[in-house]
Amino acid sequence: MSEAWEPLRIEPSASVVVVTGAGVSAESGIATFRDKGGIWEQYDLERVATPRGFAMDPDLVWRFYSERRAQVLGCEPNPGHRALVALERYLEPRGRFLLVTQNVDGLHQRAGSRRVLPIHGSLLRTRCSNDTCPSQPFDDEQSYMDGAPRCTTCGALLRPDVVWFGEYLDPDLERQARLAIADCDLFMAVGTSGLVYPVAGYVEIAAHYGVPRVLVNLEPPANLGAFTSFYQGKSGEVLPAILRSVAEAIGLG
Ligand code: BJW
Repeated sequence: MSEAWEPLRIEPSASVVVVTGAGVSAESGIATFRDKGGIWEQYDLERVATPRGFAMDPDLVWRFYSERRAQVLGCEPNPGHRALVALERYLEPRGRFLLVTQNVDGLHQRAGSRRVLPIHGSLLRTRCSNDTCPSQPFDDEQSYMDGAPRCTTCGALLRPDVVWFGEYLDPDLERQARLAIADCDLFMAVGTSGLVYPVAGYVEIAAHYGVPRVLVNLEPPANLGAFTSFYQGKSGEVLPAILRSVAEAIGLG
């Protein structure tokens, strides 16, 4: 395991998959879920992030997501997000890059990342809770502090377009992520506790194919043993350091 933040050597023709979690947005001022002071210390996840919680109290769920919407809209991407943009640009001409993010905050996209799979959905999108309704998910920055909104097409409750516990991830996004991991030269995970499946298991796919597996995290996560190197620290400091040769190669160093 690496203690120093040595730069990673990445060939311009390499195929790289990066999986990110809440830790990558921590330095933008967005609370993680399971750290001290994290979201699940303040809120009961069963009540705000499960279909059952939504059925029991949709107004509470909407207050929770409305507060987070307002917070995210006031935050900016940090150097960790930007280092991943540099990596994508470096690989664009000859290599391949895919960013699989569990984050629903949209900060990777706002930083300029293009090949992003938001595998747990988006905080800034709303959809109908009725699966048979023909309406489509839509971009939505509104707060609904006074109660859950209703669908103008079918009258059912609207809900945030995120993936709650007990719900399946979008099968098309899952397929794209798994195929890219099976076929990459380098797998990286950044700022994630390695507790939430199926994404926590993606490193095992990379391991199955003998792909090097780099972890950048503040604390050792649950699945530490599955990685081949560990850079312990804040992603906003570690990523710019380990990707500095990449940034230099594209004139951003
Ligand atoms: C820093 C840092 C800095 C801090 N720099 N690092 C297999 C085994 C067991 C259970 C299951 C299983 N398969 C499925 C399940 C059930 C369940 C699950 O995984 N449960 C476990 C918790 C036990 N999974 C699901 O239900 C998923 N659905 C599914 O699999 O469907 C099929 C199925 C269903 C039921 C049974 C079996 C199969 C859906 C999961 C959806 C997760 N949704 C949430 C909410 C999204 C919307 C919202 O934001 O409100 O997604 S929960 C929450 O956790 C959110 C996150 O994306 C996700 C992961 O959290 P993350 O990103 O890792 O954050 P933290 O806080 O946990 O960690 C932060 C890390 O960063 C820490 O390690 C810090 O050290 C570090 N850090 N600052 C770098 N500056």
